[in-house]
Amino acid sequence: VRDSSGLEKVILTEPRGSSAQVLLYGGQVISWKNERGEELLFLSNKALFKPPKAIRGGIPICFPQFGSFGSLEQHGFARNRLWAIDTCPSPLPAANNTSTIDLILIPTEEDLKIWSRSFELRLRVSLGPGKLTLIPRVRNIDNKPFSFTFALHTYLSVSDISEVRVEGLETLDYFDNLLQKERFTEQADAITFDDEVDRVYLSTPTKIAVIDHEKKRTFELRKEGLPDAVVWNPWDKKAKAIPDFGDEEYKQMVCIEAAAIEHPIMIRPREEWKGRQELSTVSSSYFSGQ
Ligand code: TA6
Repeated sequence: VRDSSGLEKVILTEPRGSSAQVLLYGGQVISWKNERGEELLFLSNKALFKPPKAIRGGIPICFPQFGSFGSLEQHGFARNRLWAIDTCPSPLPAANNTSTIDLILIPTEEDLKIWSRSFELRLRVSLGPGKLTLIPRVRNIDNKPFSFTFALHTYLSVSDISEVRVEGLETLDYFDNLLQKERFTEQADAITFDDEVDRVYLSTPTKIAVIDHEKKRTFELRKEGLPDAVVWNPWDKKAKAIPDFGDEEYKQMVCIEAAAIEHPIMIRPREEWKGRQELSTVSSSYFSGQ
């Protein structure tokens, strides 16, 4: 179907009533609603649905470069391109009782001028009861090996960023993007927010929890093939400086991004890299005594 902005999108639903929306532009999930119709992903009210601008929110795909860790534009170009529905997805085990779409991005001649590697970038988006799974795959169809960095730039919707805790990254090393990517070790027993945070945590565990105390909701992010995790909140000053970000919206979002940054992924001709991210939510019963 076409979004109100004219961009084509796929709507996934499942019997328990949750839903997701995926734009062909950018291969970007822009909505994931639970069975009560609550939106679980952040999408800025000022998001521009106008190519070639990236859409502020949902789950942008950062490929073949994360951030400014290289010579391409910020976060590469996959999120600024029109993807297609993959009519011959290479086999993936079909997950039962899920609603799935397979998308594919192939570089154009223009793309090959800015990044001269022939690749096939696939993304499977699967909606299951209480779960949203993304499986990105990159196949090298060139005649030489190449490397890339990658992130699923997930914007989670929260009620109040100052009431959010991120657990699972304690004691890990991280690059601080606000301090010339200097390396630190996380000392706190959870990440909390009272100012801008922009960190790349390294060699992180497969599970990260984001606890939204006010909404009594915990997000669980499980990942494979994506060893690093970016945590970002722009806070007020940076939010005001970003044109497609509402001045107060930083209070309702946190980015937790499954990524491969510190060690770029290298694939040889005909090889295929596969990643995986599973998002699920645990509701208020999770909180002891409440
Ligand atoms: O996710 C962290 C980050 O690299 C931040 O430095 C910030 O730039 C954010 O991505 C958003 O980038 P964008 O290009 O989408 O505005």
